[in-house]
Amino acid sequence: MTQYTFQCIDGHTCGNPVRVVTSGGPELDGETMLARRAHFMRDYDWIRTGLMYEPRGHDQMSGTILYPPTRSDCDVAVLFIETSGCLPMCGHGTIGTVTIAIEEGLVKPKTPGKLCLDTPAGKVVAEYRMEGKHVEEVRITNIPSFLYATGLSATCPHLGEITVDVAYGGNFYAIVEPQANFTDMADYSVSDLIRWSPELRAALNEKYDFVHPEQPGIKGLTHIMWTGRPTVSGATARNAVFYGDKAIDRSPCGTGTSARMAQWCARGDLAVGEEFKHESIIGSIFNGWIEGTAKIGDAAAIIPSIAGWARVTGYNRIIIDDRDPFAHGFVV
Ligand code: PYC
Repeated sequence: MTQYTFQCIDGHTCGNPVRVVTSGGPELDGETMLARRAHFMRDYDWIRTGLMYEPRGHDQMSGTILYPPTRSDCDVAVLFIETSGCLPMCGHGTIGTVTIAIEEGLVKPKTPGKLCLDTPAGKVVAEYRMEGKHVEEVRITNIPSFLYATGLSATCPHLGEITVDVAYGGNFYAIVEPQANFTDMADYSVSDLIRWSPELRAALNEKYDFVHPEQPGIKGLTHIMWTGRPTVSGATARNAVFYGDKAIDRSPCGTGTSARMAQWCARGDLAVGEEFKHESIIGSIFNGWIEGTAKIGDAAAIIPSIAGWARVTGYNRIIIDDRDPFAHGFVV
């Protein structure tokens, strides 16, 4: 019998779960976090599925494993493990991980109030504000984000023809804005969005290629962002991001907010320095800003920052035991 034990600290960022694995993660080979992520996906994906899927996790579960950094300008490296795979970058996961790492003393930042993170998508800087022993807010400066394509269309069996823009904010997002066959996310049930999203994602991936111009290892459209009018006073826009097989992000989605700001900037709706308050499906808010501009391949990119909060919810010692037929989790 083999039994693996993972010490985890659980929390949530604006409503979406974050499970930080503090011990039990495997040693990984590779010069960069992108290479180490590839090693994890090749040899250890059972750890992700075991910790994220039922019966130890659930459809929305999302987490991280902390590692020593592969680059000298970072304090810690982060591997994202989610029901949807190992994302190159996850915004709500980063805000939750920084909160947990600082509050629980898991990482010693070189500069107080600032943690530099080595992620598979690149370096991400997190600035955090403490009140007493608690982290009140984390603001992350994300990797360059850009509008990848506009006006792509595909047939979604339940809705008909849907036209989307695709933007990158650490993952590729198809952004569905109100149009003839889709009025507003508020007009549909969450279960409908969950049913339609994989169909639309598959149809778009079949018709088009989505490859990061400078990091060809990052490819494929993984996330669908349904949008609509805000319901919270002061919010700029509302969204519901679908990922994995059945998840709708409860937070406003950090990489999704970055992608959305890149789309708005490219079409002249958001300027450098202007605030973008993004509302989630449950009414929680991330505050976003465009810090500056950059170039990725031929595309004009933005440097986005996103601020949000997280809370610790518990301490979890999780066992994966090979006598258990569901050791590696399941999806129904
Ligand atoms: O916050 O970037 C994010 C994210 C991605 C998937 C779920 N949340």
